[in-house]
Amino acid sequence: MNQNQLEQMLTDACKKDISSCTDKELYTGLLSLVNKLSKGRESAQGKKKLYYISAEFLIGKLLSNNMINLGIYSQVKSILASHGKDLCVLEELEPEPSLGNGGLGRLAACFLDSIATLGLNGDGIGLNYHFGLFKQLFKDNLQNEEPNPWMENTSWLNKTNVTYQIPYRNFTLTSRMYDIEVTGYGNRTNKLHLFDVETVDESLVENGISFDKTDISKNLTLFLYPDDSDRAGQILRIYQQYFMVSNAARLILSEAAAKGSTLYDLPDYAVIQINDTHPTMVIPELIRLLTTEHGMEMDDAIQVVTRTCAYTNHTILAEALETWPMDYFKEAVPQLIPIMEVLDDKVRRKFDDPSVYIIDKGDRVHMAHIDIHYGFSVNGVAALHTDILKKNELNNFYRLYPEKFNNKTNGITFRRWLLHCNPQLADYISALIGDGFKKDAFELKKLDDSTFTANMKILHRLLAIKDSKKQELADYLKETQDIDIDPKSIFDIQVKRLHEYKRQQMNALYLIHKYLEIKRGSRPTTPITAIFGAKAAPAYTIAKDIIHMILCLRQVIDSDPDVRPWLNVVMVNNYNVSLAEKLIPACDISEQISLASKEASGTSNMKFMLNGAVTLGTDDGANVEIHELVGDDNIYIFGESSETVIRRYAEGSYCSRSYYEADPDLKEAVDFIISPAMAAAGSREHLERLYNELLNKDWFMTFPDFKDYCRTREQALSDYENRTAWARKMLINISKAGYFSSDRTIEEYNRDIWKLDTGLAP
Ligand code: 26V
Repeated sequence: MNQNQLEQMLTDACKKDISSCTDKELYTGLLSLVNKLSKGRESAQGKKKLYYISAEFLIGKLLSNNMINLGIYSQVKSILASHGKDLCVLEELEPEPSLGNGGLGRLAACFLDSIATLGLNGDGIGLNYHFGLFKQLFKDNLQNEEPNPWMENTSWLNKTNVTYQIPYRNFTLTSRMYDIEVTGYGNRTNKLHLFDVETVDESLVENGISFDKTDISKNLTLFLYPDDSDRAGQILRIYQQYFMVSNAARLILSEAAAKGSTLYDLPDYAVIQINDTHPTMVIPELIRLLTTEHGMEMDDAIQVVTRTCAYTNHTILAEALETWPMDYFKEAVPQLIPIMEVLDDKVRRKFDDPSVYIIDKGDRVHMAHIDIHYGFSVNGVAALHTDILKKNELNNFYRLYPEKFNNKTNGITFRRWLLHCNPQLADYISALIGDGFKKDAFELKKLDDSTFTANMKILHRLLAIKDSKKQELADYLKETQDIDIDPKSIFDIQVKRLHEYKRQQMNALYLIHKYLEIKRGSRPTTPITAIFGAKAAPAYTIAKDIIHMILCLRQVIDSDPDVRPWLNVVMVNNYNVSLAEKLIPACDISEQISLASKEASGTSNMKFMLNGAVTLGTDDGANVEIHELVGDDNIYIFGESSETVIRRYAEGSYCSRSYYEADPDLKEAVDFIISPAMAAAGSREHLERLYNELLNKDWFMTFPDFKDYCRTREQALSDYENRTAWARKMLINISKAGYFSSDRTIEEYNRDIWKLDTGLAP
């Protein structure tokens, strides 16, 4: 399509001349144009189809990404510019759908992009949360939560005619399917199916994000993961999950049947990827539908379903592995109980090991156990994570089904995380090695060649691009959040969900230590800006206390003229995908400091390296693979190994207080949490609770790693001063990032698990 045709289409979509449109009119015009072009590309449905079921799809804003994938981004940008309009301004008008918590949901979105890009026949299935994840506001240095509405009259959602009757114990809900077009890069378009109930009532929400948790027909799809700290919240999750999977099961069976499946051959028509345990009920629900509505014998149905479903595990944290009391199912979805009992009974007959039973002696249902017994594949999301699953957490299952276990190291879509968020870097890479890396990310390897790594001009250019992204971030934070940061300082960034195992508290302890050092006169060569971005689950008390500590520390440092020019601590408000797209390209040091063995993979680590940040991290999750790829000289690794940590937990011998007493720097930093300066900035109650938690428990072992963390961070800061040596590290990181393209991950899923036809006509 040439530029004139495109301009005409945009004018038609806006229903008036581009120059006379308001920004909002242009945005909605562009949205409908992109929607139309995407639909025009919908592709052939092969015989077998993948259904990626997930409670989260953190898709982020779609306008620019879809335009990049459709190949019209630059044309549209220049058409707009010729009418005096700025695409960046329109981008800001798009609300971000926050249909996910963090890595797991963003991974699902990256996967959809790659599935479409690789021309695979596969759709996503999830829920249409009206308010998604909460919007975060800071008040009195505390996190407050507000609803986050994202659906507007013109949105990416396309209403379909598909509706089902979803039965619960006391009532039936009528569902409605909405579709979002998922454009692949220069290839086919797939769909993200989001199910909703028409009776949902947004006015139920009052006082931040509270609402009547018992009124299911009105609240079912209001929020992602509503607060599950009480029984009503937990049962609501069962209602949500069942709604998602019962709709999914019906859609999958009807699509297969329409293509000629007898349903006995369902595995030839469908493969279901169960993203973490939230969609696990799809297994008993499919078995139920096949036996009660399609006349299949129970054993046949179980066989068919087992050959169709595959499970991805995303965490080894015991507290995050879902188990639900049988009572909940009785209350919400009693129709599943006879099926789950049969599934459990078969396991008990076969294996004499209570640790692999589905229903335990306390009458709780272990969701992951259903997936492992009644799915054909179990995968972890990074090499270390899969190893730990096999050797430790799921060892009892691995011994039963070694053939089911496999690793699929996570990946990220380079369309969003390089081409879109850092076009300056992407263009420069193109100038150096050509455009091939956009389709085949492994071509980035070409950059690891002395022609480039020893070329001062190239290294300086790389630093100049980084500087320009730092300036852009500084301008953006000033404009949108009134945050001042010095673009000439070192940007050290930790952005991810707030969780004790990710150890934002250790980062903060270092910053306290640094603050006190600077106060004593030991100033860094280059000023440091430490940036945090994190939401804490509304009912996760300690996580909220950690946010409080960081915000109080920010205030203390901000009002200290001795230190503020040298150390700036910032916590951005409402960290989300759009902010990530601005923060990541501007980062110098990427903080990936989880307690070794606890972070299944991490994916921001990959985004940062791709954008030329150097990792400061533990040998955990995918950091291990980053470390192997870039080598010791291009990463900063510290801390105890996963083996040591696992052993420590097994021995139960960890005592945080002994570290506190043995290390004066650590003691000083921990004590500072409850210092008068901090208490003056915030609430003594919160700070004391955190202090006591660290001193008496420190379950995620920040203290043993503190010294090594400080030492390694100082090393990174001092190495930063040699600008060309640092730029070389940046370039090597970029050159090795190809492995972390989600295209590679999806090729592996398809090769080993899904086995879909490739090369369908685009
Ligand atoms: C869930 C929960 C829920 C209850 C309270 C505590 C808690 C802690 C962690 C989780 C994690 C849920 C699963 C998850 O999001 N896993 C993330 O998946 C990413 C994609 O595979 C991966 O990169 C991250 O390392 C992993 O944490």
